[in-house]
Amino acid sequence: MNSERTTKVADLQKDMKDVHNKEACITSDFGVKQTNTDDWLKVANDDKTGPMLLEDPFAREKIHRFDHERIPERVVHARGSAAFGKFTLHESAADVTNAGVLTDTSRETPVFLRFSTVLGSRGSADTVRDVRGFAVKFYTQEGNWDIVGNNIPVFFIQDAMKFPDVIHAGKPEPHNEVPQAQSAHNNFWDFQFMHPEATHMYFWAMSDRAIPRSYRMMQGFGVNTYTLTNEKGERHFVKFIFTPDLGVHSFVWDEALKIAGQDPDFHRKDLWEAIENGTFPTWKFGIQVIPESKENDFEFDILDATKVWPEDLIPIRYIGKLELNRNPDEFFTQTEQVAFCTSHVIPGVGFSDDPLLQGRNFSYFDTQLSRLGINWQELPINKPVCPVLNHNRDGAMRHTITKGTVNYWPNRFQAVPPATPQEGGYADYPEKIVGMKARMRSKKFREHFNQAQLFYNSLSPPEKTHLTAALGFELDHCNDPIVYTRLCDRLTEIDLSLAQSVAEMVGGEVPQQAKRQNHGKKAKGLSQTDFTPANPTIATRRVAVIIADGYDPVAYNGIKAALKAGGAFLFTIGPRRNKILAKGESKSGQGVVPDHHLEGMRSTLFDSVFVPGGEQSIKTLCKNGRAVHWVREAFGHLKAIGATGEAVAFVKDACALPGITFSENSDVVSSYGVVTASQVEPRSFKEAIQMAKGAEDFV
Ligand code: HDE
Repeated sequence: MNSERTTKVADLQKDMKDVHNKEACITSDFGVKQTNTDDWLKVANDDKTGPMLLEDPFAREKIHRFDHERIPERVVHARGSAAFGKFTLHESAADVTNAGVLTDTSRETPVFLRFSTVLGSRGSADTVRDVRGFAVKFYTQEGNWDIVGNNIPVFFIQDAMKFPDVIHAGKPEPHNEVPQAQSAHNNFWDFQFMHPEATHMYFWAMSDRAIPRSYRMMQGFGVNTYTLTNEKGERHFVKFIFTPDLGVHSFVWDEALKIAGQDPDFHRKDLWEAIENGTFPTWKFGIQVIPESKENDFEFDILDATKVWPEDLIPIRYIGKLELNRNPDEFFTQTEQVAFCTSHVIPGVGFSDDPLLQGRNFSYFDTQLSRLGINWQELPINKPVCPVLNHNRDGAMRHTITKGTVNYWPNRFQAVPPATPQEGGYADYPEKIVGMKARMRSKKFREHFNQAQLFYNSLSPPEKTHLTAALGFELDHCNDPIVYTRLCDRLTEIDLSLAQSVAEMVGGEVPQQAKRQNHGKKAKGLSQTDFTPANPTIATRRVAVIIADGYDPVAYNGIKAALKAGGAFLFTIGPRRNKILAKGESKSGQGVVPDHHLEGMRSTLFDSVFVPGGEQSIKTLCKNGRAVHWVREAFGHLKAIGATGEAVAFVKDACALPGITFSENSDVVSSYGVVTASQVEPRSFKEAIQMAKGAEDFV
C-alpha cells in the first residue's frame, strides 16, 4: 500500500484498526475472546448434530451484524472508486479570491477524489457509456471544500426541479428494471426529445468522452457557475476545470462493451494499479473567470449549466496541480461513506444563481440522511482537518462526546465571538436582488442548439464517426418508433447529414431538410484531440507481449527493457501460464513464466500488443485461433501493434482485412498503427503507443 501522508491521512490513523495483527485474538464486538468461530452452540455429540441454541451470543451477534451490513447505495453515482492525494498551487489567484487554498502557493492541501458512473447500481460495470463523476473533497485549513463535478462540462437540465425526471428516465425502466447502467432505452431517449435543453449534453454523452479509457485520462469540470470573492470584496463568476497530464483518451465502443463483461472492474483496477505502482495520476487545475460587470456580455447565460464557456472567449487559467498518490485503506468507510456536498464552500468561494446549483445545494445534504444518517459529518472520511466547534448535538449514532454544561450560543463560558471576515469568517456576498417571484427561466436559457452544433462541429472526423455510431446504437435499442423517429428529426436542428446517417441506421423516415442551418463555428477544448500532451508518454500503458516456445529472446528482452524504461506496464501472454522457453533454450532453462495465458485475458484489456519473432513460436501462434484473434481484434480497436522478424508476416495476415494493404515488398510496415521491423526497433512502436491510437484513419 502506498503511504503518502497528508494531514488528512494522519488524521484518519486515529480511527484505524489493523487486522493484520499477529498478536490479536478474535473477540466479540464487546471484546470477549472467543474459543470457536465456526460452530453455532448446539445440542450435539459425535453421533448426532442436534438443534442449535438461540442462546449463543457470538453466533447471533455475527449474523445480526452481517444482516445489516448494507446501506442504501447512492441514488445516482452509486458505483465509484476513489483515492487520496494532494492539491498544490503554483500561481496565486489573489486577484479574484481570498480563499487560502487558491492564494497560498506554499500550501499542500489534502484531497479525496471519488470517480463514478451515474446510472448503474453499485455492482454494475465500469466501462458502460455514461457520464463520469469527478468529486473532489479538499480538506483545507479553513474547512472542507467540495467540487462535485463530472467529466463532461455541461448537464442535461437547467433547473434542479427536473433532476428526478432526468434520472428516472435514465435509470432502468420501472416496470421490469431493465436495462442496467444503460442509456440505450425508450425512456431515456423519450426524455431527451421532450427536453430540447438536453441536446447539448447528449451530444457529449454520445461522444467518446462517455467511454473514457481511464479515470486518469479524463477531464473534471465543476459544471456549475460558482463565484470567487477577493480581499477587496469584488466578485467574479468562475468555472473549475481539471485537465489530466496524460491527455484525454477513450475506448472505442466495441472495446468498452466487451470489457464490461471481461473485466467489470477495469477502471477501478486501473486507478488502483497506477497508484500502487507509484505512477501517480495528475491534473492541471484551472479556473475560467468572468468579472461581475461582464455577466451579461455573452449570447448565452453564464448561469446556464447546459452551456460551456468557450475557451476562445474565456481562457482557462491553469493555477494548480492535483495529484492522487494513495489508495484508500477500506472501501466502505472511505469510498462508500464519503459524502460530498456542493454547499461545502470556504471563505473566498461562493455560489451563483445558477438554478441547477441552487437545487444541488439542498439535495446533497438531504440525501446523506438516508444513506448515512444525521451524524454523517462525524464519519472519519468526512471530518475536516481544522477545528470544529458548534452546538449541533445528538441524533442517531452520535460519536463525538462533547464535554461541558452548555449546548447553546452565546453562553457564559465561551468568550470568543464569531469570527469576522478579516479573522477568517465566511463572508456572505451582499448581493442586491430585485425581481418578481416566478416559476420561469430568463430569456437566454431558451436557446438550446447553438452549442450542441458548436460541439459537433469541433469534433475530429473519427470522433464524429463514433458519435454517429453511438446514436445509432442507442436508438437501435429503442423499440418504440415514436422515440427514434422524433429524435432523428430533432437531429436536423444540429446537422442534417448526421440526422440522415442515424435515421438510415435506426429506421423510420430519413429527414430531407435541415430545420436549422449549421452556423459552422468551432471552438477549442471540445475535441479530445486538443489534449494531446506536449510530451506524450507511454507511462502506465498496458502492453501485451505474446510469445510461445521458441520466441526470439533478443526481441523479447529488447522490448521489455524499452517499455520498462518508458514506464509502460508489460504483460507477457503465452499459450499457457507455465514456463515458456526461448529459441535454443533447453527444458531446464529459465524461460519466462507468462503473466497470463491467451484464454485467460483478451486484447481488449491492453493498450497495445507486441509479438516478437522466433520461427517456432510463430508457427505455434499461427495455428492458435485465439492468438490470431488477439492481434486482429487489437487492430480493429485501433491499437498500436508491434512485431519483429517472423512475427511480421503473422501480424500482417492476422490484420488482413478487405481494403487493407501493407507494403508488399518489405518486412517493415509502419501504417495503420502497425509497426513492424525485422530487427528490434522499439522507437517507432513507442511512438505509436504514445499517440494512443492505431488505425484511426481506417475505422
Ligand atoms: Fe449530483 N447528486 N445532482 N450532479 N452528483 C448526487 O448526492 C443532484 C449534478 C454528482 O462521489 C447525490 O451524495 C441534483 C451535476 C457527482 O459521492 C444527489 C442535481 C453534477 C455525484 C445528487 C445533480 C453532479 C453526485 C447522490 C441537479 C456535475 C457523486 C449521492 C440539480 C457537476 C458524488 C450523493 C460522490 C451525487 C443530486 C446534478 C455530479 C442525490 C439534485 C450537474 C459526481 O444528492
